[in-house]
Amino acid sequence: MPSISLTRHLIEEQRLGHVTPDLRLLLEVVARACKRISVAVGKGALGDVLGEAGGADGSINIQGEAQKKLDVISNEILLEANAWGGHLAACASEEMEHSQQIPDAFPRGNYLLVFDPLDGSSNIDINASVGTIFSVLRCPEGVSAAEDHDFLQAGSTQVAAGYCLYGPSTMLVLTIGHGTHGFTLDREQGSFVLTGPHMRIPEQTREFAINMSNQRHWEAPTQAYVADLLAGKDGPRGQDFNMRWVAAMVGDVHRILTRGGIFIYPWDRKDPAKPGKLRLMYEANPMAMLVEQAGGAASTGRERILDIPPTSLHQRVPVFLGSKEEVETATRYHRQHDTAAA
Ligand code: AFP
Repeated sequence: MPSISLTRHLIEEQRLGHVTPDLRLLLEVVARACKRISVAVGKGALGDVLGEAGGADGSINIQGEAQKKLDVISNEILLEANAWGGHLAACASEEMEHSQQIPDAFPRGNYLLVFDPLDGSSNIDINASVGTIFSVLRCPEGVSAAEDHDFLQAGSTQVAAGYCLYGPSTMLVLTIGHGTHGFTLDREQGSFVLTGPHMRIPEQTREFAINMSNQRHWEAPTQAYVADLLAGKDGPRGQDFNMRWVAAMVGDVHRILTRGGIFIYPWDRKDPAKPGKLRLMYEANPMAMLVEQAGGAASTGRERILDIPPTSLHQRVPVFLGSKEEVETATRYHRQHDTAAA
């Protein structure tokens, strides 16, 4: 069986009318940038890529988080690849306070790209999985100089979403609204090869992912839901559950796309001003599209993530995503709590 490259897959999708030539070329530019990030990540201690960015005093990004060298390197690779790519009107990044228009000197396209250039930065220096997450939106009609507010479109309007997981192998997982498909980087050929066509998430699961150290800060329905998971077969769920936590959303979501599960980063009281840790535009929305396209579900615990009307580029939301029936169960705990409290 001849291997199918990402390019051939996207040309097939274009022939079926599922993707425009412009969007196909944009996704190939992003994939090439991810290959370059994979090379940088793969150098590890042998390259000047570990540790904090900005020398001894480090540098703090818009999120108020210490930037790693690879955060900055990955961001630069994506910006540079797309500047001359010719398919973008503007892009936005976790690492930049505001969106960035494509310079006038370069050809412009009709799409907006928003990304987390390196998700899971705290895993870099311990050689654990990290990844790139990206989302593609249409540039609003008639907008020639896109600004932050032009990105504020509900996740259901995304035309494509994907991630690249830099793990034991480098995998690109992508959706253009016709299923979720996985590609593995063949380092000898230098191309992504289709290895996971039509990924599907089992509707039920016995595996959950959450950072338990925040347990005392969660709201009551989240505590009740997780307590029932931990009670196992002696508790109301009547079955035992296993737990995993990669501390990089890309790693946890990839496990769920591969074998099912539920990933949870709920609201917590640690910082009441933040309605969760994960960002809507470049973490929750693209992952929600990938998961729904694979038969899963993605909720805040109260509403479908893809329905949320964004209010700011870096806004945060609670996330419950994965096996459809389990996400529905977790959401039921929260809705029943709200009804009782009303
Ligand atoms: P970093 O990029 O700062 O490591 O955060 C990664 C992340 O946004 C997401 O990828 C993980 O699921 C989550 O945060 C891990 O958060 P905790 O470090 O609080 O467990």
